Amino acid sequence: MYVEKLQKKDYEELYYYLYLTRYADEIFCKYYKQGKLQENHHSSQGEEAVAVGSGILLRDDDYVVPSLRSRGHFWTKGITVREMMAGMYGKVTGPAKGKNTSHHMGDMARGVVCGSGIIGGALPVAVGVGLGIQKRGQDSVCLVSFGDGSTSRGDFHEAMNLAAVWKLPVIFVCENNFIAMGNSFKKEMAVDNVAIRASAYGMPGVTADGNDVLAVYEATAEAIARARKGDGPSLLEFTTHRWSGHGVKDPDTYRDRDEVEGYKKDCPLVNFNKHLIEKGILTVEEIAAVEQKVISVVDDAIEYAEQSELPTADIVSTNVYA
Ligand SMILES: Cc1ncc(C[n+]2csc(CCOP(=O)(O)OP(=O)(O)O)c2C)c(N)n1
Repeated sequence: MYVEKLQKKDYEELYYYLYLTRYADEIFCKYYKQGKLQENHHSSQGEEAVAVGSGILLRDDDYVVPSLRSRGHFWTKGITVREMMAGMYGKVTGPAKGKNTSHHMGDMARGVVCGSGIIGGALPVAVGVGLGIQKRGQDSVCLVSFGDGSTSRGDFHEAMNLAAVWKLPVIFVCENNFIAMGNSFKKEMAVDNVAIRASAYGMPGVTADGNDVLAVYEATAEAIARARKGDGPSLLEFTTHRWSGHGVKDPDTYRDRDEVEGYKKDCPLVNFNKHLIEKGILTVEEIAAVEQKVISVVDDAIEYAEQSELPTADIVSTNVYA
């Protein structure tokens, strides 16, 4: 069990990133509604454990291709809260210098590969990254994140097949929240789960509780170990819940309110908090200190973003191909 090797500082780090993802997300939602942010945010509330529990395992020389909802993958790969916040504000200090927001940001120096606005489009990109790693003879991995809705597109199937045939070090992480925009899982596919699709391509397919950060950690650690050894890709399906509409602009009128409220009993943050205290890993005071640290980091990032400038017209043609 990989989880058994976790030290107190690792638990603190996991809690830090979970709390950061939640707290920053609450700010993003609130500020977007107040008209402060440029980006229609896609909330990851309720789904934080997937990106945090998987992203935390990546080394500096690994790669991640985040999805629209896997905000935790940016933090765990070293993207700062200041950078992210400036991107959300559309400021020149943001990752795309204010010409795009932080949604699809990439930074190859830190192994963050630009995601794609095309659902499923990131998967073939991850296969290309995996091929590059293999050609260079490295033991790095590329983790790609996507929703259940992406797994019925051709990109998913072609990417899975090629990665398996060439035994590429790609970890396919499906954040299964059982909904794609307003379409429920049952309307998307006739199979019972996403992991079963792995069998068509000859790679392991695992389903684990995506609301439990330690379950995500364990399944991902195993898949990464396999990929580093040259044994090829895995498909990991982490089941979770989307607590709000697709994006902040979506009033989510198509779902039953009681059902959505019911999801909150599986809150990954509250459950992990309880686990830490019950097992005597962290005290209430230590947890409060982590939360306070997050709040100061986010406050600092807000100030940084607000004081930063908007881009000026003269930079329109810099850092673009045409
Ligand atoms: C090819 C394509 N079709 C449609 C869209 C519009 N779109 C954006 S997100 C989304 C739903 C994605 O669902 P899923 O992959 O399950 O991710 P989730 O939003 O649930 O995290 C859709 C249909 C798109 N971006 N690309």
